[in-house]
Amino acid sequence: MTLYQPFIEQAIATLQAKLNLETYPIPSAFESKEGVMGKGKKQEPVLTTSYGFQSDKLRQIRAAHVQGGNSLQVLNFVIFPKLNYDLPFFGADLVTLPGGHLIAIDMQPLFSQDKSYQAKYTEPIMPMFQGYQKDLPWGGDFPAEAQQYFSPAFLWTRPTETEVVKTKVFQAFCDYLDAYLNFVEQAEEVSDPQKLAAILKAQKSYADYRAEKDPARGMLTRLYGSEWTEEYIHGFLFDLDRQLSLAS
Ligand code: DBV
Repeated sequence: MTLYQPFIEQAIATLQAKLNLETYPIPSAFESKEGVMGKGKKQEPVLTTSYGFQSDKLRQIRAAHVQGGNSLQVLNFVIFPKLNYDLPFFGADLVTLPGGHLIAIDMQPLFSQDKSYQAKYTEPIMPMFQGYQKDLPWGGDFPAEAQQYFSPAFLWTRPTETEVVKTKVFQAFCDYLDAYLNFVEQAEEVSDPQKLAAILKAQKSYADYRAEKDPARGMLTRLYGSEWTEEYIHGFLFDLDRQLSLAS
């Protein structure tokens, strides 16, 4: 069992228990993809698998799971709400590289500067965040332009012990997902045209930013080539623009 397998299994079990879950179509080239990392004797097979779901209020729930041996494990898991809800995104980037672990978990806000939005979606989870900070301290250096996409409850940490990932990080991931699904349960449809326009703009901005700056682009391109990688990013991982142009 690889490091992040229990995370994805627990996430799917929770989603199934709490939502009216349906699958989200995954282009067949992306369901499962094998590649090789490294050269000569250090070659290591790498398997990337994708998961996709949706529900009444959630447009796309998707995960990419990269399994490449002890020094390459990634679970990138994002939930994109439907455009008629003001829900934040759920975002988890769990990354294990030869240099160590890099953990990002958050409920990423649509409107990071809006005090009433923070009161609704960040303040309720601050105690949970603060509870984890003791064991999972701030991870340091962080791209400045990404800051607007994160909440004050952003858990960003670089554990040195794998045991910490298996215990504290796993617990935090489960707690954040549970808290997120409580917000989903409470969310009410937005119908005000001005609010809908603001949500659309914020959703596009987030998806465009993530597609453009995907930190996995280099790794995926080395593994699977640029054509496959760009299609994976724009046609599955961050597909909002595509879906909008298909719908219009
Ligand atoms: N990150 C993704 C997807 C991945 C993925 C779809 C399929 O968005 C993996 C895989 N993240 C991934 C990998 C690395 C990171 C790093 C492989 C390591 C890259 C490397 O060192 O070569 C949060 N992820 C990171 C970093 C950050 C994040 C800040 C460090 C990047 C850096 O040092 O430049 N997650 C990332 C992020 C957002 C998010 C920026 C959103 C706005 O949700």
